[in-house]
Amino acid sequence: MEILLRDDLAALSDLDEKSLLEALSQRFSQNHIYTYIGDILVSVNPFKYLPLYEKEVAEQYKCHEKSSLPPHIFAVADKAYQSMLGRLGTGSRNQCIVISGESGAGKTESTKLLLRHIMDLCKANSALEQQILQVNPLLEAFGNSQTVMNDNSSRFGKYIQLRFLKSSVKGAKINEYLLEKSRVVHQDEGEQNFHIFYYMLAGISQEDKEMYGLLETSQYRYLNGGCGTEEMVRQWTTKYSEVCNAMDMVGFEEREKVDMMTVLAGILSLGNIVFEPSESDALRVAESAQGWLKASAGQFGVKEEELLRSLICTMSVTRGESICRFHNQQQAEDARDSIAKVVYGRIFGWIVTKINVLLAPNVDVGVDLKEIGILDIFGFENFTVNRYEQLCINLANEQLQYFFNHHIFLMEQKEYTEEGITWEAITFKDNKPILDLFLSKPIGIFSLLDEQSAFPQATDRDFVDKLNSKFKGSPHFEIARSRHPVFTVVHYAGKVQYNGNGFLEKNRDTIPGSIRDLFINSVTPLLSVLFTATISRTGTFMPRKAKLLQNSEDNFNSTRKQSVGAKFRHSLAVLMEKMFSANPHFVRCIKPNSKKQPDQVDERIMMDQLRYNGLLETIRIRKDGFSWRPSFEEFAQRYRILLFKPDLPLNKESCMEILNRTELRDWKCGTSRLFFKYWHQEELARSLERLDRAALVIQKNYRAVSC
Ligand code: AOV
Ligand code: MG
Repeated sequence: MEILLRDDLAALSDLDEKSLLEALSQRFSQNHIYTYIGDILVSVNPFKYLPLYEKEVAEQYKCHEKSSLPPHIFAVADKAYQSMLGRLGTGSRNQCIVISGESGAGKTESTKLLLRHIMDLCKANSALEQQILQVNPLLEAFGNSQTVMNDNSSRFGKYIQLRFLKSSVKGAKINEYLLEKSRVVHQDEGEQNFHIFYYMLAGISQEDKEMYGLLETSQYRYLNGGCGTEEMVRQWTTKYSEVCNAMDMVGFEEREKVDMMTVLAGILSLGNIVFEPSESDALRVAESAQGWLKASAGQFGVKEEELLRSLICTMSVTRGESICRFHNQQQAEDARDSIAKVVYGRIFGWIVTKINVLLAPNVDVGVDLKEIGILDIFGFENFTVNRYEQLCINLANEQLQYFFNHHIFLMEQKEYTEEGITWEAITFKDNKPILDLFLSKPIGIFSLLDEQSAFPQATDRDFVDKLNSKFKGSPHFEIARSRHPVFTVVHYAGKVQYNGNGFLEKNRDTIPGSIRDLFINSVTPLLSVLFTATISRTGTFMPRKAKLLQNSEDNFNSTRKQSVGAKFRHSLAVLMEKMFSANPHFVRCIKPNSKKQPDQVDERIMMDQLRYNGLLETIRIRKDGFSWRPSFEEFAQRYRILLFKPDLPLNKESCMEILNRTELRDWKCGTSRLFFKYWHQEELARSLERLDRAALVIQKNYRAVSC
């Protein structure tokens, strides 16, 4: 009981906000970063190395009862794996592990530990296991970067689905969400571009540097002059060789790697192009930047004059005649930046697609594979300036909070009512109205944004004015008094002021036809493929005509141009559908301070997170509620063996007969199912284990006797 008292907050009597904070801080000060609330794991980021993940520790968390060991992320992996196999009395089902928490709270680290342990549990065939584990360093290099909140911040969301045939892993699939492409061309104070650029420049050999036409980090405008300390450069060098290894292991070809690095070099050169007026109507590339134009065109494998043309003018065809509209300075810079963004975005999408092709399960059609999905998205963000990306990121976090609430509070309490269980309702902060503010049609933030994006003449100001007029008086929306087009949303995790500048453009995300044509004709095979073709499920590139065969989740040329917001909403909806149909496990990550410091608890910051995560209410429902609710049939099927009656009918009476034989207390019986506390499942598992052991002893004795 002592262990339970300390390790599981749901076992504590009378807990208020203050004692919850105290309990977590005290545990944290003794390096107990993990704590249970019933079957939910709370993890407080230690910001330092702790010897918690060694081989011997992992060994303990294999097929083990939760309460006999300290809380651990490995225990969550174990439970998901055992549940997927149907070993915990729930039948074999798809599982999902949902990790939430604000930026820097430890979601990505948790994801890696979960993956590692699951691979360990299923004793995966080593090549595939290595491939799956190598996906992370690869994705992180291209999709993570340093922000003010986190030195390794995920700038995209991912859902990793591990696919199993019985107990062995057969493959994996990754869904990625909304890479923050704008980071390629702009980073705020104290932030960096995506890691891969720094890794590449630090780690590449002098010879390769010359081959790719690369210079020092400080030379590139897109890298914000960030050179890094000696120590950082050393780390980047190591990371670069890790990325190269990962690419080899996952199965990228040499040619593809070379093309990719060349294109990255092209993006950096492109960023250094600046413009100046000329005698004619057209701008020209400044004298000092002529070399960059040449370099970039070379690296992209396109003709210099064609690259220049797509930067300084827009071509359109009217009555069969090509007309050239010259750009002003701003338009030319925007064209330059949008080329960089689209190329980087496509490279990233291509990497994910390629990984999925390489890791696709090699099984016959129709074989029933089970899944464990792990969701690691970008955490809730509130910066000094919050843009379109933050709006999308925070919407994803609202959606996740809703999923949590729905499972923990709504579904559970609804079932009590339906099944006639007496129950005193637990109130919680329902964020559905905030989700509605974002997603309602036709009057929701995203619908209004799409509506405005469809008008070529509309401005960001028009969009914000529209929001102000539609949501005036809403409890979750505040009109901001400012010269700038800003507005405030009152999120579940606090107020965030958004700056509407650039919203329409980012939402439209149109690529001028001339840019597509430019790259289709590139002599760099990877680039021409990224702009012309799609990848088939066998991993070969197909020409555009084959688009009908395309997977709807592909990142390549979509037939009907949807806005970025609409695509994001759609992919979130698909994700939610998947998650709602799986058995969820929750990990709630908490950040102890905002300085990324070890051994420091900022009480205000911790308390904010405990409050908006609804942890106190979660404790109550886990303490009073019944989180395991098997049907009579499910229960009798699994546990009739305890009575040694394999033919016992699968009905309520049999369940009662079984339960009367156990020492379980506090369970309830509904009209179609049983209601158990979260610890009952383990007590029953223990009974089954005892039975197994007894059977083994009998078998041994029998053999001994018969020999
Ligand atoms: P996030 O994924 O939640 O943020 P990370 O998982 O990247 O946060 O964690 C941030 C940093 O905290 C890591 O780089 C580590 O330095 C440290 N950290 C996290 N978990 C642990 C742990 N278990 N042990 C030691 N250090 C840890 V974001 O991706 O920004 O939302 O978009
Ligand atoms: Mg992360």
